[in-house]
Amino acid sequence: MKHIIIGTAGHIDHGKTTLIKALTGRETDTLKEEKDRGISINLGFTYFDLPSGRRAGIIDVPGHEKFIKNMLAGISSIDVVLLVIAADEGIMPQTREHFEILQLLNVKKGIIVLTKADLVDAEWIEMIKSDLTEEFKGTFLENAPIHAVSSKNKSGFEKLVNDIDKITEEVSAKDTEGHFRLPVDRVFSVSGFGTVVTGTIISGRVKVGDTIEVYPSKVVTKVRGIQIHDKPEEFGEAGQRCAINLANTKLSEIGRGDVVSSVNIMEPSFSIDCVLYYLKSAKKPLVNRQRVRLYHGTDEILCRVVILDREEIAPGESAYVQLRLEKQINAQRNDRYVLRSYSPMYTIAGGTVINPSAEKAKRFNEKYIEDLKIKESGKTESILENTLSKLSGDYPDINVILKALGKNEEGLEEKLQALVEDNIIIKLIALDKTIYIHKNFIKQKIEEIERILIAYHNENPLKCGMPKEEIKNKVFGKNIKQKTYDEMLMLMENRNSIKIYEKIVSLYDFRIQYTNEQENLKKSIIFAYDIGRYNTPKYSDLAQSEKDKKNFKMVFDSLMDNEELIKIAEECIFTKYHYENSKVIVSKYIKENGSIAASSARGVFDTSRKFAVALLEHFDGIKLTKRVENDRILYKES
Ligand SMILES: Nc1nc2c(ncn2[C@@H]2O[C@H](COP(=O)(O)OP(=O)(O)OP(=O)(O)O)[C@@H](O)[C@H]2O)c(=O)[nH]1
Ligand SMILES: [Mg+2]
Repeated sequence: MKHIIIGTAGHIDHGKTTLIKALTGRETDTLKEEKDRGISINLGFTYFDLPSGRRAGIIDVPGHEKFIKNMLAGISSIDVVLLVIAADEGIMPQTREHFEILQLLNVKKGIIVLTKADLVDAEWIEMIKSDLTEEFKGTFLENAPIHAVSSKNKSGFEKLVNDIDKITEEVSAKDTEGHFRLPVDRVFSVSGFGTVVTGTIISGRVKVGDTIEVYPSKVVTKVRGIQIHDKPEEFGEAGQRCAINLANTKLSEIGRGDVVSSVNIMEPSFSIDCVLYYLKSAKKPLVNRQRVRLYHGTDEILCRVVILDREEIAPGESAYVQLRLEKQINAQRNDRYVLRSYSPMYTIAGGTVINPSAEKAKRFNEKYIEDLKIKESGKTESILENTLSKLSGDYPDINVILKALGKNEEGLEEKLQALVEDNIIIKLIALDKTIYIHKNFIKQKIEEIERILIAYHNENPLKCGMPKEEIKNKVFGKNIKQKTYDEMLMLMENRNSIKIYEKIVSLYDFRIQYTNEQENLKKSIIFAYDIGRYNTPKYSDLAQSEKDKKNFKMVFDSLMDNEELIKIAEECIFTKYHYENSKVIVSKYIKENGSIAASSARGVFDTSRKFAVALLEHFDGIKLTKRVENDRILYKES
């Protein structure tokens, strides 16, 4: 399912929070100070149920110039903006600054909402509308709908809501296959639960029980619980706002700006290489080593801009830079960022991360800049990707890939790693070998296995699943090494596609379902074995009286598969309860009498010699007992 986040933007007091309240019925200004001062200070979060049935997350941002830092922490994860402009005031400084930020962060969709329409007349609205059309020409809002509304009397709301619904339909779905990443925007403690973080999942999925890592502290922890829009959930995925309850994590170990993600996917760094676009509106050139504020995800970090390819950057120009940070960052390639001047603070630039963990680079190094250009264009990656999409079936390690490329590819491991981080290539560690596989190959194998399992479950509705080895032969052939195969299956299990239970594989959500008739058969079989205790009937005796022998066998086999019946030897089957109990009985007997002979076992279990001997031999086999001459003693005491 597609998940959408809608954000507000616009100048202070233009009616953002009031609009959200009028749309959703919920107040997002929750701080006492916000209520006292009548302005938003921090981010406000809620959700909006659209007419189409979709539920969009909402982030309301503060308009005050002083709180742009908070606005930036929220706006970096939105899909659609409601750019709010009060009809009586028109465009104001933070309308422009917020809009510049939206462009730098590459937000692609939006609606212009002219609020407070009740305070002006229709002629005025028409005039403002034509000003706005002029203002946003050539930008992503060029053809955006403009809605004049009043949050007081709700005029214009119906059309606005319809357009919000329509625009969310056009937003493309996010990468739910990638690594799980969530930039943290709030952290708090809930008594009885411990530390909770909130944020928008920007890629991948998370589920209760997952092991995750907190950056930059690198604390590894477990997801104890997930809430989405105030409701407990088992999963969260890209595009959803969620609250995650972290196990054994102290409040002091995590804060806004940190990132929670899958384990071991990022390398916190003090330097990142980027493309930087310097805003036209900047008043003077950006100079080398200028100290600025970097906004990335929900983080703010002071840094210096080392300009790699020119002396200084003029307004409106782009350049390659290395940002040297005063605190470590957790970025990934292609992440967007914004820069603001150190003091006074205003937005000056933004761009894309090319190299998220860079070594200190010298300026004017042609080779280095050439390398950045290639990285930016993604050319080497596309050759590598292509090669790997052909090679994946051989489960290649780095030597095989090198050979296939036919040349001495410098830094191949790093390039592969970059593709791994972008989640295009999946890295599997099987024994001492690292294998690289294209994501499409895995996707194709998952689809194949799912198809096979669907057919298998249809044919065998009372079986837990298909033997692992059978799948291996059908889908992977004999070429694959056992360890690689196990790793592939684990990967699929982590993606909630399949479930592995010892040597059996099933579809993730498969459950055995008995028909009424089968349910009755099941009860009668269990009953027969239950009253038989240790003198149980033969399968053939039970089956003989049944008309539908095939159905009987299916139910019987499923009881064995599910271990409701336990077979310890040929024609020697007990219910799980009596089986477990037999172990307790024999242990107790030996403890009290020192040992047990087959003849005594007959009496103890009130059974035939055949069953008594089978039981004792089974106990020897599972190392509960040990045979000494004709008696058994407890194994652990031998
Ligand atoms: N008459 C009228 N007043 C409005 C309307 N929308 C908002 N207001 C008023 O405008 C003032 C500011 O509204 P907010 O919703 O707090 O503005 P905001 O954009 O969230 O402000 P910040 O979050 O501080 O940037 C409040 O007093 C609202 O009651 C409207 O449609 N009509
Ligand atoms: Mg507000």
